[in-house]
Amino acid sequence: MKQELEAIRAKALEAIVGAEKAEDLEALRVQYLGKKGELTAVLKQMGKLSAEERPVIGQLANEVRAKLEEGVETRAKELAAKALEMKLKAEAVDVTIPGKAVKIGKKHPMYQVLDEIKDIFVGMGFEILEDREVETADYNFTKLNCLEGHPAREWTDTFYFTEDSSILLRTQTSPMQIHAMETRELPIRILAPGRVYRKDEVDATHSPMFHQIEGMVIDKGVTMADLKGTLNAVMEELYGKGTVTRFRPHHFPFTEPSCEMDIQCHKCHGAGCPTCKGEGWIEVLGAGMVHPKVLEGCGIDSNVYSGWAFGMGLERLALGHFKIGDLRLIFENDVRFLEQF
Ligand code: 2U9
Repeated sequence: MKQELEAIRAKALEAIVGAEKAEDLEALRVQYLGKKGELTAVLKQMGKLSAEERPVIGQLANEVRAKLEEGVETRAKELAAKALEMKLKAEAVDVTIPGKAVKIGKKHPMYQVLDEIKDIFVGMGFEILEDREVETADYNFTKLNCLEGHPAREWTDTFYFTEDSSILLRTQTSPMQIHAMETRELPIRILAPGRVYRKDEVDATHSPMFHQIEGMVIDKGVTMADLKGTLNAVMEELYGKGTVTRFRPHHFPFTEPSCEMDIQCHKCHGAGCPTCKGEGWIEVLGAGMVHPKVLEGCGIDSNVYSGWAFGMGLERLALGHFKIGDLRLIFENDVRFLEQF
């Protein structure tokens, strides 16, 4: 029996030390130390021993049990430590690997210019309008004093939805201001930027869709001096202090009197250069005092109220800003172009 116990000790300890997995170790524990295990089986035969042998074998059996239990415990700790190490290795993050660069987009350069202009006008107390792009001929033309027969109303110039030329894609942002005059309390100070549509072939200076920015002030006692003062201040914000402007007489159906405004070329200061095409001046916008007929058409008493309005093309302004000569670059959305701004 002594040999049997020593054989079990040797065999079991070798197996326990060599166990590679926690499940294998548990199986060994059951195999040797369990209720139906090999050690228990030997101990069950103790009754057959003589009175002298029993305490000696009993003590040896206890020693073997203690040794095996200790072996299982030690190996269990080793396996747990090994498992933790493997887990940490597998889940390790290499913080030295270069990250994936995230490409962040940004606002289209022309809309950056628009934001700058909006900021200037908001700073002067103007409200920004947004409105429908599908309009009636009444709001797009008639209420703006462009009556039946006006060349702008031709089928060749305007995108109509209906045979009777009553519904169309707006050709100017002005109808927004008609809606505002009809629905808002006076006084009004508004900026109306947005897309407009005209039947133009695409070339370096034309596109069937482009953007306008219009602005308007209606109040008691508003004069042409307010128009000039405000627009001069806007140009100084946009092009720098000391920017020189000039106003030339012009004609628009919706304003009377009407004018166009030029700024003195900021490159050559009026001497003439490629930027101003030798003119010394750059045309920036059209403007005028809102026609009394337009005011009256919106239910505003033109004997009490007066107002001024202006309009400019955003694309043309952006071309000047970015010193580019072709309108198509603005619409193509070629990242190689857009990234430069
Ligand atoms: C209302 C009354 C008057 C807006 C105005 C202009 C002059 C003008 C053009 C500039 C280049 C259009 O983009 S463009 O082709 N616009 O010259 N626009 S006064 O006057 C208004 C607007 C609304 C009710």
